[in-house]
Amino acid sequence: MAQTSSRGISRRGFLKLAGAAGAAAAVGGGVTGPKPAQAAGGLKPGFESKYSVCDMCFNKCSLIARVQGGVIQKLDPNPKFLKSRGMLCARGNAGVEQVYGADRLKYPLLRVGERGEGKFKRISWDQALDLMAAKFTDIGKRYTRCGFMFMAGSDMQSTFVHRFAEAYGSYNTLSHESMCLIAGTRAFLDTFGEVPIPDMLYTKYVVMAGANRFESLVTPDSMDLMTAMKKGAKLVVLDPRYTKTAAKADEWFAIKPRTDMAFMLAIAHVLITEKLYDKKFVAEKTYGIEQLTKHVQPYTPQWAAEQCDIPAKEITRIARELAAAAPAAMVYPGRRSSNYTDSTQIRRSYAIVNALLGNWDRPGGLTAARVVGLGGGIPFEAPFYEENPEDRIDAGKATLMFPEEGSFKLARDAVLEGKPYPVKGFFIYHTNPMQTAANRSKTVAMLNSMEFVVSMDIHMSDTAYMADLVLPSQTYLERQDPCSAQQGSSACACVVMRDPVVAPLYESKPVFWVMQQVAARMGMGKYFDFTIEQFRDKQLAGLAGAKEALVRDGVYYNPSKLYGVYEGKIYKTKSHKIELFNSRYAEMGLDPMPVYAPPKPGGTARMRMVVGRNAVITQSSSQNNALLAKFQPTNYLWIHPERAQELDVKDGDWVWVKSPAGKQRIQAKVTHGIRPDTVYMATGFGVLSPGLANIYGKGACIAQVLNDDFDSITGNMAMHETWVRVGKEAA
Ligand SMILES: Nc1nc2c(c(=O)[nH]1)N[C@H]1C(S)=C(S)[C@@H](COP(=O)(O)OP(=O)(O)OC[C@H]3O[C@@H](n4cnc5c(=O)[nH]c(N)nc54)[C@H](O)[C@@H]3O)O[C@H]1N2
Ligand SMILES: Nc1nc2c(c(=O)[nH]1)N[C@H]1C(S)=C(S)[C@@H](COP(=O)(O)OP(=O)(O)OC[C@H]3O[C@@H](n4cnc5c(=O)[nH]c(N)nc54)[C@H](O)[C@@H]3O)O[C@H]1N2
Ligand code: SF4
Ligand SMILES: [Mo]
Repeated sequence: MAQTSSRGISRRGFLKLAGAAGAAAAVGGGVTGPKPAQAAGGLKPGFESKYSVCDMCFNKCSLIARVQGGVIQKLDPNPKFLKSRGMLCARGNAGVEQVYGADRLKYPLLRVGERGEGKFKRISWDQALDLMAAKFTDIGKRYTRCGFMFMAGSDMQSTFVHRFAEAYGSYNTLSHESMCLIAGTRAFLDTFGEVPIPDMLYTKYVVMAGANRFESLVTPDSMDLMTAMKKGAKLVVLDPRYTKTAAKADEWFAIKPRTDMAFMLAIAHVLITEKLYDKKFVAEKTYGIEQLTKHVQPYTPQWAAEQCDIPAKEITRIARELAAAAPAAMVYPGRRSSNYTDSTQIRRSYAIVNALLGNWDRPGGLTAARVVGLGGGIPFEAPFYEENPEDRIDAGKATLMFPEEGSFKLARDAVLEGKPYPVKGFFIYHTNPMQTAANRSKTVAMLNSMEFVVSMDIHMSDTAYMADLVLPSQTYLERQDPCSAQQGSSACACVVMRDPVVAPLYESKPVFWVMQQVAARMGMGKYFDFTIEQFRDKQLAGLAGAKEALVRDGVYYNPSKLYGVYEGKIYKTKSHKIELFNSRYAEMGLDPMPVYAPPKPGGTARMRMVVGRNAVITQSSSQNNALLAKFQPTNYLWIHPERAQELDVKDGDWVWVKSPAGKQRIQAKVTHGIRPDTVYMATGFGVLSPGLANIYGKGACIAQVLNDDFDSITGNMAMHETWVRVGKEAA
């Protein structure tokens, strides 16, 4: 792959920073892997085809790698994998670059300068593993085992990081989920008793609020929505930005941010007062219609219009249209809910409208997740450590936190405070909180407060850059992974697994091996006394023919009934019904039904910053991929022309953007595609790490500007509670 001149410059800059020549070579520069022939004339006859599973995002689409001479030439979708509807998206295609990209981490690296100075030296794996074992032992002794925190991202091997944490004895484990979807999960769990899968393919009417399905791809929802629309389904999008989804929708309303609950309560008001809701369904399956009827009485469309900037007559019309299309109609549950301090209650209002439409467990509505039947692998008994503290460090700081996920935001605050107890070690795998957690300064401060930080990544992410020990991970195309269960709409519940399609490059290793080796050094070898093959066999033990299907087709289906699954069954809620009124919340002193509070004004000259995605970017992890960087080389601040004019800012001008959390400089994109009271910038730029040569020095870091509020019920990060000021940079 040709190196651009900017790439050359930043690499030289990096060499200078890194100091010692040995260290520089170890981080990135110089040696690159073999090159796919793709660029040089396409696939030649005689290639091998191997199944794998895409890991460019959490969707885990099954794929076929075309391999020649031990080099991946091309990645294609697996036509037998129904969940992706025969698709491998732009990011999926660019997966080849994850393996062969010039910036891959190649060897274990030990920090030799100050944190953030970027000085590392190459060490051997033996040295790295010995050091880890010594630190786990030492920190465990001095601060208890809960003094070491673990965080693993969305990865088929993350289970082994959690296994190690449990065996070692720490309950301080985190995942990306408290920055992603836990408020939405909570809301639907506490309404329907489980998290639904939208039956997009057969739906006739979708209200999509705060989701961007044609850019933020979720399989099969993104493709099924397009198919459903071709068959006549109507899509109404509420988004303060003119996203690609808004562009393809039948109707787009640039809703005022943080007012979706007002919209939903008004929809419920119309459905109830005009008696348009599914009366039979509501009477039989739900709990609390009397309370809800009273509750939504003041929430008229006229009232909501004032709140959310959507005309009352449109709200009324949408409610009537939803009812006419029901039960094949839905308020799309959405995915990411790391938005507001009351995101759980906001998503509860979505769930309640769905319940009124009677769309649960029916074609075109919300369906129950199906049991795939995949086993948990090789069981183990976690030891008990008497001296450990009572609970997680973030325990009790949000009312209904998921104990296995915790809250990154609340855990970080607790580490910074050193209360209720000190946490001084951190193991981070396949996740990059330096870019994906709001308020980067606080993440830096937390890492600086630690005695030992390990980051395992495929390249020098900003998080790795701040670590003491950096471990080179095998990419998904080089490793063997456990099986993973996937769900999605009428595409059936299925299982996928991953075997290496090429031999691993450099000294990269799987995290399973790392955990196994460290465990062995610490006398905990019995917890990892198996191979991945054996682990998978155990997972698949209850699924006759699954292994053969996986080898033959790259996917195993466990067909099961899709609709009417709940006939004769109770809902997994306190009342055993769908809870319009949540009695558990009432007992806990929480609002049993969503109560609307208008957004607090931001003050003069302030705009609300919102986050979002586009189709070629995955959170913070694909920006540096050379094949994708071409399409999104940097980020811009989206700002409405009215506001730009007030600030004398023209398209392309440099501006500063400032919040209580921090300040960045960025170029403006002046566009009618955003409300005048809102600004937006893409995630994952303004990196600190020069090891990301394709993007180093480009764009600005949104994590540096986002305030770190949180949803009070779950501890979900609330990123949209950020008011910023913007000004033109002095020339
Ligand atoms: N290409 C691509 N696909 C992805 C991902 C990716 O990074 N790249 N990530 C995957 C992951 S992990 C997730 S969680 C999903 C996320 O996918 P989604 O759940 O669709 O979330 P976002 O893409 O963040 O879209 C949120 C939208 O809400 C808008 N918004 C902001 N504030 C408000 C508000 O108050 N009200 C309303 N109505 N709208 C508002 C934003 O402008 C933004 O367009 O995407 C998944 N798919
Ligand atoms: N500003 C902002 N913040 C956000 C979001 C947003 O839209 N904007 N979205 C939120 C959401 S929905 C989510 S899900 C989270 C996601 O946040 P993260 O979990 O941090 O996900 P990524 O940003 O994709 O970072 C993944 C990291 O893993 C590395 N990696 C990739 N492949 C491998 C591998 O095979 N092995 C190892 N060891 N490492 C690998 C990548 O290089 C990268 O450093 O972010 C949340 N935070
Ligand atoms: S949606 Fe795209 S990036 Fe995500 S797993 Fe599928 S092909 Fe890969
Ligand atoms: Mo996410």
